[in-house]
Amino acid sequence: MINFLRISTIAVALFFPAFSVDASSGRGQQPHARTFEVPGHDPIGKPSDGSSIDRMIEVFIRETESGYMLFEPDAIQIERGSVVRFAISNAGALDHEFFLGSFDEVAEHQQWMREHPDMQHDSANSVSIPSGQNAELTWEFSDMTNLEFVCLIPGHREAGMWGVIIVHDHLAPKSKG
Ligand SMILES: [Cu+2]
Repeated sequence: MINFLRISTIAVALFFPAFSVDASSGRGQQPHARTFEVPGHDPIGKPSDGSSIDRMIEVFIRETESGYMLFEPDAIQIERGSVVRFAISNAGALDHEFFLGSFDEVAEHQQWMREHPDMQHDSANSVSIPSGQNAELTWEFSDMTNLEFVCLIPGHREAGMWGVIIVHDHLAPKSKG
């Protein structure tokens, strides 16, 4: 009888932790529980003064003979909380820009640029890169989200000038310092 009670106690102790792990991992699978979806929360991170850079990423812009305009790389994974300095080189014959935003924000600004084709962006999340020159943009990726980087000069996004940034909380940084 004593042995039976001990076994029962152990069985209960083993069962309930297993049950609570299942319950919490079930909550974790809810796709709408991310902080960046809280209304009023800035989803894309924030400008950085550049005093401490976690990672430098080189981005090249080139134009192909068949008329494409491309960012290389066009897909970047970043660890949440990182301060990243983008060093963008424009090897093309045309002037370009690097605009960082949520997918919704990019769509809104693209429409605005179509209506005001001579306007240049002058905001912390964008930089222009004249032909043959380099430019830098430093950004703190404080939120776990997906972003687009894009050139919003009319026709350029359509010619291929866009890429994606995925901000993870479980990614080892590729380089420090
Ligand atoms: Cu462009």
